[in-house]
Amino acid sequence: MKESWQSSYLINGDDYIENLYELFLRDPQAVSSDWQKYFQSLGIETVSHEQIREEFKLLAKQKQNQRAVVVSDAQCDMAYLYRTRGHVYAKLDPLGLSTPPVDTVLPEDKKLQEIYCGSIGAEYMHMTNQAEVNWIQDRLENPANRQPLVLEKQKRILECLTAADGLEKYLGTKYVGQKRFSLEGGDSLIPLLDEVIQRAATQSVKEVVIGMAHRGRLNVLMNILGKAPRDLFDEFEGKVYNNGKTGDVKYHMGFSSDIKTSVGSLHLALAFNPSHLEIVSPVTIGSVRARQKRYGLDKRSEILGIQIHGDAAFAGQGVVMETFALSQTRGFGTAGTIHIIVNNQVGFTTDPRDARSSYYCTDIAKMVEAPIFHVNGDDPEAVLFVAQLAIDYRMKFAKDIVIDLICYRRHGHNEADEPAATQPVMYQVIRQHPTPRQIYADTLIQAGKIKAEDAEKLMTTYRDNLDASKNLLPEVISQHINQHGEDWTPYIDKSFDIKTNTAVKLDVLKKLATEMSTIPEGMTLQPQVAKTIEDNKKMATGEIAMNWGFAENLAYATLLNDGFSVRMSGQDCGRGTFAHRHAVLHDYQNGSIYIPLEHIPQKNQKNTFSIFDSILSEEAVVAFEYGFATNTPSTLVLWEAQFGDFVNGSQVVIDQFISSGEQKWGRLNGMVMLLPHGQEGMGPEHSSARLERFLQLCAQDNMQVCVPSTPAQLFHMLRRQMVRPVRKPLIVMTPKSLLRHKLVTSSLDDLSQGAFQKVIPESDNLKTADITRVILCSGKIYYTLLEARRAKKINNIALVRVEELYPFPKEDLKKIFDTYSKTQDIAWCQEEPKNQFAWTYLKGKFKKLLNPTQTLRYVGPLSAAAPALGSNKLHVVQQQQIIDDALQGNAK
Ligand SMILES: Cc1ncc(C[n+]2csc(CCOP(=O)(O)OP(=O)(O)O)c2C)c(N)n1
Repeated sequence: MKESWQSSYLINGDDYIENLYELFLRDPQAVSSDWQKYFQSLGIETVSHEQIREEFKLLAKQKQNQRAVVVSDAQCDMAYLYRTRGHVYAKLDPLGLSTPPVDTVLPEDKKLQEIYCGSIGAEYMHMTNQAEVNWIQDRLENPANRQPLVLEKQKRILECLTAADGLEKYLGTKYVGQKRFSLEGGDSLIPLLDEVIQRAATQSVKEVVIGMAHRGRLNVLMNILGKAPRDLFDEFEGKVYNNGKTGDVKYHMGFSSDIKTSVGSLHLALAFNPSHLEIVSPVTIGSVRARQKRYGLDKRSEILGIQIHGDAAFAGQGVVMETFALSQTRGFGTAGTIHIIVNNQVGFTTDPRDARSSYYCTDIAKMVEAPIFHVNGDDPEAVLFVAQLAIDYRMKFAKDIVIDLICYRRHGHNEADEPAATQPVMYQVIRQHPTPRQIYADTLIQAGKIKAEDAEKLMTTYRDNLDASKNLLPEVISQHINQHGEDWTPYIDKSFDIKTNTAVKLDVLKKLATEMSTIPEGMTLQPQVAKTIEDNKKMATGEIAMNWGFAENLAYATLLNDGFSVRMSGQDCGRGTFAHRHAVLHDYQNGSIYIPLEHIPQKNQKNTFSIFDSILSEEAVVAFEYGFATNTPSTLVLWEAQFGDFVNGSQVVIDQFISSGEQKWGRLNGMVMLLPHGQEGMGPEHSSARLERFLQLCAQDNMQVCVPSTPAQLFHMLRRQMVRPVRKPLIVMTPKSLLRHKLVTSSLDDLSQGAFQKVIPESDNLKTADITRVILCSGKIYYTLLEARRAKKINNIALVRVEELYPFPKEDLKKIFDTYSKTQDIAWCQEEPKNQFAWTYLKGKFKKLLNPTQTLRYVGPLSAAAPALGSNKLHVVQQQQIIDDALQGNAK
């Protein structure tokens, strides 16, 4: 007790003890061991609370009396100063070049100085959760937690540093001038990761997923994941071929392995990584979340995400902020990520003064109140202390934590780059500076812990192993079967042509439709929502025609009934931006929530329906869902844009992962993007999901791009995405006004028979011989043309809908053109500007299918810089112009 009082600098009378007691009652571990013992001694079960409170008052009174003696105000202030500002004075820079803004003189206190101003700079006083602050304080200040390392641990550190250094030197000598983005200078990353992973295993972690960029990646692959040296050497020697695929450079490749730990095996995965810095971070947490879902969300902490960042990228890339914003949300949280910054104090050639506006490169992490530990990379024992603290904190509080490993970069940005041109002073110091391995080996030798020959021997053994292409630091377990992994073999090398039955029997449809439209007894719905549910009931019996929202929900219900899972996210997707989905129902009286689709999976089935309104971000959320989908072929993963326009916020993900991931890394992914698209007179924004950009990215059967125009088409398309054993991204232009259009309906029969039609031929009863013009189109303009044609009673113009733009439905279109082989006038009509949407993509493809008598022309607006007109009035004029041009035949 006495010790507890003494270690408590900020005592504030009896409130302080009561607060501590509250904490203790909630979680005994949240208070220090002395306080635990004391509170336990009070006999919680047998003594009344009033008595306990009296005891606290007495204790506090005694304390107040002693306070002047034991803890003076000055001491209180001093501890506070060290805790809040000690990190500024800590000796963090191995090069000794940084000059902290020393604006406060910290009073002399040997103990506090050692704790807060040594090789670790602790930032945690910004956290509001007192239990966490107390826990960290205890960890840092309690001498019991700062015991010297045992020799075995010290040897392990040296082994790790030897491996880190040995590998780089070996590669540097053998493959002179080849890019490897050496870790040298930041070598402590290897003992750090080794400790986090090994200790995580003892705390029941079964899988670790790592996301990282170029720096030190080869080192992590070899020395942490145990990639075989021969495989890496083959890559350096250009001996690797990619089965006819594009492939990627060696420092972007992912890897996974099972390694031995003191308590059994542990699965490690390093995510495939494109060149765009930081974009892998949200992808990694998506992957972690998918794995956590497989284990059961109650066991989420058993899957750990680690993100390794560069200092410039961490401070500069906005997606870092977005990823932090996801970290504690209901739909995206992963029970805490460990972030490690390999802070080599330079970004390519850019000095930190220009690379950021914050003091530390880690300041962004404060937005989620993550604790941050800056640590001098030349002090590997301090690094180990922080590593242990980080994994323990994550396991205890399920929150993100940041380690800022302050080091340096021994060479240029890559091995062909001369660093002294831009950082001359820094590199003069670096050239004289001993390696972390050398420093630590010398420390152990001087302390008499090891002999110089021992250190030397470690290095020669490591090199010999490399020469013999033996596995290195981690003990890799071959032939291990990950029982939680999902089987992707059914989807490998599968063609889009596989015939798929997406129809669902009528009685099953009716049963599911009824279940979907049934709400719990006593639940009150807001009147408009109630009307939607009432309408749904009528659609379930076929009393009224089915609309878009109903068909969409029914597609999910049937997939759930088939045993697939469904996960959807996006801004306001629970209701649907245009209130068409209402997948999440809110009780009008008490706000409770009911999600009908959650109740569809049959008993004893593990599949689930999850739907999450997301944070207001596109980049990180789309990346997350991509990461999620890469891990689960049995879940239909959908992301919906609020309006299609916003999809360009996730362009990096589309370019680097969605469209090219399979070619670069052989990774399949079946995620769906639902992008509301269409000109509704609402101005240049809110109108275009930039179909043209997706079409430009289409090649090598990389994805599917569809514009379905009926509820039944949507139903079959969504079902096809899961039922067909092909896992490729599906990009969908979805409607807005058409969600409630009187012509945009289907019947239950349309779902119980048929399939997704890539091309929908003329749907009215027109005679082929009468047709003098065929107008092809996609999306909303079809209904505009159809209504105008019917109103004008025109029967010589056929309207054909192209519903799948990629893969290009060549055969289906060929049939159409053959049907109308005598019709010369073929037109493509779109409401979007000529340089946008599908015209530039389609014209060449159409031309190849036409016979020599047929001509192809464009009907639609001229090219424009913006996607739509700013005024609704002009929009109406433009729509009329399109109709006139299409139906009267004015070519542009
Ligand atoms: C989004 C993005 N912009 C620019 C680059 C080019 N680039 C590659 S590495 C690098 C410097 C990164 O510095 P830092 O994050 O400190 O990592 P370091 O290379 O120093 O380890 C830059 C600018 C990139 N890969 N990605």
